[in-house]
Amino acid sequence: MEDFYPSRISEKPQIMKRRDPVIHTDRKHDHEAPLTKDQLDFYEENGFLQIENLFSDKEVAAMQKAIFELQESNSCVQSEKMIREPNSNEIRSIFAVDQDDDYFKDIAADQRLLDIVNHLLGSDVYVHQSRINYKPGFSGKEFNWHSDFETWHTEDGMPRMRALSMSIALSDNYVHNGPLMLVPGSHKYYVSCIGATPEDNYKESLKTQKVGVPDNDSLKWLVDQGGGLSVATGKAGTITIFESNTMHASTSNMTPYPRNNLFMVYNSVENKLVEPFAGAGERPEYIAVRKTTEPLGKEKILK
Ligand code: 6CS
Ligand code: FE
Repeated sequence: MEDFYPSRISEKPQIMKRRDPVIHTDRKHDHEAPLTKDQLDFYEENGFLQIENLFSDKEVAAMQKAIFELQESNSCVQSEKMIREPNSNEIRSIFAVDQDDDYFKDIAADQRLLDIVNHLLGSDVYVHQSRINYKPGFSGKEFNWHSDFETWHTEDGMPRMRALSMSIALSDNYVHNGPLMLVPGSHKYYVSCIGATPEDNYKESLKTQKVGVPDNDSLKWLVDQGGGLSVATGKAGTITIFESNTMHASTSNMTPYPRNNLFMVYNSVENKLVEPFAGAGERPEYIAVRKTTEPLGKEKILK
C-alpha cells in the first residue's frame, strides 16, 4: 500500500500538508450532528474539542472508583499491559481496559460518545487502543511532543488520518498537574520525523518516547503558524477529543494532585491496520487492535 505519510525514513525532518479531511462526514449534513456548528468548526480548525457534562456526576464518580480499584488491585501485578513510571514503580498506564473489563467495554461503546465519533469519522468505528493514564502526584512523568498518528502509522500500519482520541478526565486537570498541551492547528500538517524505529520500540516509548518526536524547528514552526499552545484543563468528567495527528505533550506532575485520564482511540472501519510502514513488525494486540474490529454501536452506519 502507498505510504501517504512517510516518516523515520529520511535523514532530514520534513513538514508536509495533511492529505485527509478532518471531519469525514459531508458537512452538508451538519444539522444531523450531535455537535453544534460552532463545535464542529472549532474541531476542524484546531484539531481538538472539549465537552463538559456529557456524563452525569454519578457516572463520573463510578468511573473514578473503577480506575482507582484497578490501580489498587494491580499495584503489585506484573503484566505487559501495565506500564510503570520511568523512575518509580507506580502505574503510568494500563492498556486495553476495554478488552479486559466489561465496565470499560461499555463505556467505549456508549452511544453518546459513538454518535460524536461516527459523525466526525464519517463511518462505523472500532477501538484501536484504550488505556488509562495515571499521572501520580509527585512521580508522574511527562509525555514528549508527538502526533499519535505518526506512531500509529509507522509502528502499527494505520494508513490514513481517520482516527481520534477521546480522553475522559477522571481527576481535575489543572494547569499545574501535567495536563494535556496541544498545538492548535497542528493536525493540518504532518511532521516526518528522523531516526529509525528500534526493535520493540514500544517497550521504551510508552515510558519515554524518543523516536517519532518532532525536531525543535518543526515544533516551533507548527506553534508559529498562529495557534500558539492550548492546555486541556477541566474538572473530572470533561471530555477532550483530539484528532489523531494533533501535536501534543504533557509535563511531569510535581504537585500532590494525581492527573488521571481514560483514553479510547477510535478508528474508522475503513482505515483498518495494514503492515506497519516502519517495517519493524507489529505491536501487540493490547496496543494496536487488529482482531476485534467489528463496528461498535447499536445502529450500524451501512455504506
Ligand atoms: O504509542 C502509542 O500508541 C501511544 N503513545 C503515546 C505516547 N501516545 C499515544 C499512544 O497511546
Ligand atoms: Fe499521545
